[in-house]
Amino acid sequence: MDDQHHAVVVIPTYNERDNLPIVCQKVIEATGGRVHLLVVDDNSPDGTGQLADQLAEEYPQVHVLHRQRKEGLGRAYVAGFQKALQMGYRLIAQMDADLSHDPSDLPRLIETAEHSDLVIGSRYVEGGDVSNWSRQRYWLSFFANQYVHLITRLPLRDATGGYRCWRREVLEAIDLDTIRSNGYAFQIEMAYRAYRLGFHIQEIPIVFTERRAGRSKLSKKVIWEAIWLPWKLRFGKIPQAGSSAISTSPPV
Ligand SMILES: Nc1nc2c(ncn2[C@@H]2O[C@H](COP(=O)(O)OP(=O)(O)OP(=O)(O)O)[C@@H](O)[C@H]2O)c(=O)[nH]1
Ligand SMILES: [Mg+2]
Repeated sequence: MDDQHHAVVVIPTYNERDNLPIVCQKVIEATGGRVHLLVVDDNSPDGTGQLADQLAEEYPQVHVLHRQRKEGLGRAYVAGFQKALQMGYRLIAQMDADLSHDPSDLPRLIETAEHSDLVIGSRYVEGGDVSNWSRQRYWLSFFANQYVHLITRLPLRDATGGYRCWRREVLEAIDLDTIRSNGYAFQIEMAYRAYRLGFHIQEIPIVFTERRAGRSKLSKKVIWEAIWLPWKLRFGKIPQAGSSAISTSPPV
């Protein structure tokens, strides 16, 4: 693999027919075709999987991982990360398919990962924001992040954010098969594991936009999982602690 193709963005999909072609096109445009895409589809009833195959024929950058059934965001990401590691990518980004994460932020995320082990696109650092969210939804998410910080001491402003870029060494060091959480909790657990293993995490500002097309898969189960997880992380068995450094400095 030449160095031009060192980075991939993993995009999990479940019923994202309307969004996926736009996301693929925008990622390719924003990165000048230099970043690959790995779509992880859980046999979406709306045919997103077949559409992804068509896009893979159209664009050499697009790869598809088909899974038999819907098992949640966390399972899809674990499978996608494992596949991306197998394929040999050096930098592995993650992004939602619903256009909440702006593809034009991807180059900045990937460039920052040249100097950090994990880069998190953050809504709650200076310059970060959300658009199209009710005031109630904003404060719920903001306080959820304060709650996570209070219990776990994970020094991040946006531990639930799902727009990230990982250096492959971090994903190799995390025992991905032991990750059990699935929704927002998945994002928190992954960041927490990286932190406890001593990796350097950097938050850079992003603006998150609520989805316009398709339906949110947010459920009560996902919320309860995220409420319990910080306590499990605090009192449960977690990987070996290491020295860690976090910075919330502006993008490079
Ligand atoms: N493969 C796969 N993808 C999923 C699954 N659940 C959600 N996704 C995808 O994960 C991304 C985020 O899901 P959303 O439904 O937007 O959930 P969310 O972003 O947590 O919730 P909102 O903030 O309401 O949008 C989207 O690209 C979904 O299509 C799943 O079980 N399997
Ligand atoms: Mg969403």
